[in-house]
Amino acid sequence: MKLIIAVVQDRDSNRLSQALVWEHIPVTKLASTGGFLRAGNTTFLIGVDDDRVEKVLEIIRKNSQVRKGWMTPHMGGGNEGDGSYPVEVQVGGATVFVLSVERFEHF
Ligand code: 2BA
Repeated sequence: MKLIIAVVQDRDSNRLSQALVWEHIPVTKLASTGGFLRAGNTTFLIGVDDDRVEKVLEIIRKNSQVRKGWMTPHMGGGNEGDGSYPVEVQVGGATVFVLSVERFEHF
């Protein structure tokens, strides 16, 4: 069994969870925050048998888009007018980790 951890943008979250549920793939969604942009995103926890991992990855791939984001680096002091300006950042589609599950219990 594998645990798939997928960080996706909030805007893709509903579409992705619907697609997973449609395929009878169990999922837990956690509200999360990106450390860099400090914007909300969604972390999916998906526990599946090994033979379904590729199917799940395909669904995630189809339902998560690459988008542009903006972040303003602070040069120091954090005050307005410190000379910092917004920098364009590419976000997503999805950041995915696939972990082996040593043991799974469902009581
Ligand atoms: P954030 O940390 O808010 O990062 C948003 C985007 O900013 C990233 O998109 C990346 O393009 C850029 N970025 C992140 N850290 C950077 C840095 N130190 N310098 C320059 N640019 C940087 P993605 O790579 O698609 O990541 C989207 C979100 O996925 C991240 O949001 C974070 O919540 C999560 N994530 C990405 N890589 C991760 C990792 N190795 N471990 C844990 N979470 C990760």
